[in-house]
Amino acid sequence: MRAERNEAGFTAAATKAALALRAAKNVLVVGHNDADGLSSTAIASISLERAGVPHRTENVKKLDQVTLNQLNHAPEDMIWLVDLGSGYINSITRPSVVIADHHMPEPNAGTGRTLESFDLYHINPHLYGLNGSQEISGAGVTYTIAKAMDQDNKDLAVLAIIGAVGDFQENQDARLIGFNRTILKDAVSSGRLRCVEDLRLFGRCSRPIAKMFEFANDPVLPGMTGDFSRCSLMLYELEIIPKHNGRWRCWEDLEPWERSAIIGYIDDRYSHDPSLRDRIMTRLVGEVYNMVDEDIPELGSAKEFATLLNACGRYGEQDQSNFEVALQVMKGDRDLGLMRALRHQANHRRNLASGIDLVLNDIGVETRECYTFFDAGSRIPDTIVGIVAGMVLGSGKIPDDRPIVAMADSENDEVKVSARGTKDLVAKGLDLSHVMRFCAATVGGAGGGHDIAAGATVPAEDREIFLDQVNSVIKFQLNP
Ligand SMILES: [Mn+2]
Repeated sequence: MRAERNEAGFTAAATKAALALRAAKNVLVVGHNDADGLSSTAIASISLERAGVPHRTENVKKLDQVTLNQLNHAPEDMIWLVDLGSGYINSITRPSVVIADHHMPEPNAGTGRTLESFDLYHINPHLYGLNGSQEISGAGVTYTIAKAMDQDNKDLAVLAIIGAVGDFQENQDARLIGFNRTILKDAVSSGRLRCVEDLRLFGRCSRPIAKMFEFANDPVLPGMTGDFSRCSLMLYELEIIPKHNGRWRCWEDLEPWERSAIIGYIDDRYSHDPSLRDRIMTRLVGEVYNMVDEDIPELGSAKEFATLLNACGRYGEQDQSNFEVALQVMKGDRDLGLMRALRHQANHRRNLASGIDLVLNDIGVETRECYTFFDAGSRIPDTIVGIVAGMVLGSGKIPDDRPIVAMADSENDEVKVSARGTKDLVAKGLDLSHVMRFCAATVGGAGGGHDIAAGATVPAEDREIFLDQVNSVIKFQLNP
């Protein structure tokens, strides 16, 4: 699907949806369960609250048949789908639905079904020539509607940035681009976010400095990533004190001279190989988005906030109240809600670490013609197998000249498939969203996502047929 870029058309469509939502008697908000989906849900909920529209919220991993049935028969006056829905338009049979999504719409889902008589508002940047995978997230689309409901909702822009960063939209360019910059302006002018050039590593606000470098994976720092004592040695050489008053200092605690000393040290360390140095430095330093007046280190930047939300979302399946916890934190809870969220995160980290270890040291990966493969069976939960796959691909321990495809057992004799690529592969034509959607469809499953990261659910008995398809489609995309 290709449309002329039309930002005004996109905003106008969002405004129509906003009017319909304001006029609704009550609303059911259904959102995706990742950081972007949870941010979207919070934006929707807060803006309805402010407009005095009664509503309830739900978060789901995907729109399966059961969920679709529920929402088709929900008693609410209006349904608001956030960060999902565009792939399921033809399964929505009830009127009065707003879809605020940024995933690639299902083919023929254009304006044909956006009939106002049917009361279905399909707000998706792809329909207006905006790049939904890079320049606006589900939370960004939801925010555009919220802002049209009331200009005072501009303070919610910060949540839209958290959603965008949660979906890695700043990743390719080491900064947000396109429509996200408009949203970023709102977030900064509302005083809730500060945008600065700085180190982009995860943990700037929450990890001891040497730990942060030990876990550096974008960029990987050869000789330092994975080697805690080497990272500590750097601080020793630079005479930077890692601990102060019995507390480990993090990057944000450092004096400006200490920060530039470290950046200079790394620049110097790779100077023998100028192309490596360039690759490292353009990823190491970039734009970062710090929360203003946030005392909790784990909420200090958009990236860290999003990571906390993700951890809550991953465990929402087992306990719906985990979604509630995430929403409470976004609505300002810094007390019990936050404590529960932090507990999930600690848990989540342990699960990820043992997942990666399991794949690399026990299950093992298999290099196939056009992709790397592992099947985690029931040893890694299907909710985190995608993240684990991404981290395995980024670990430098497997070839990164082909995407990774991972499987884990799911319910109902199905397997969950997760595929992850790299920016280089996407530049060469890889589109995993298409791979997953098309190949899943050939075995009666469902799939989709983004060019660089996508997933599918397929019948377990058809896994080999499915994988054969995956191989040929990737081959075709990379060598048309
Ligand atoms: Mn999203």
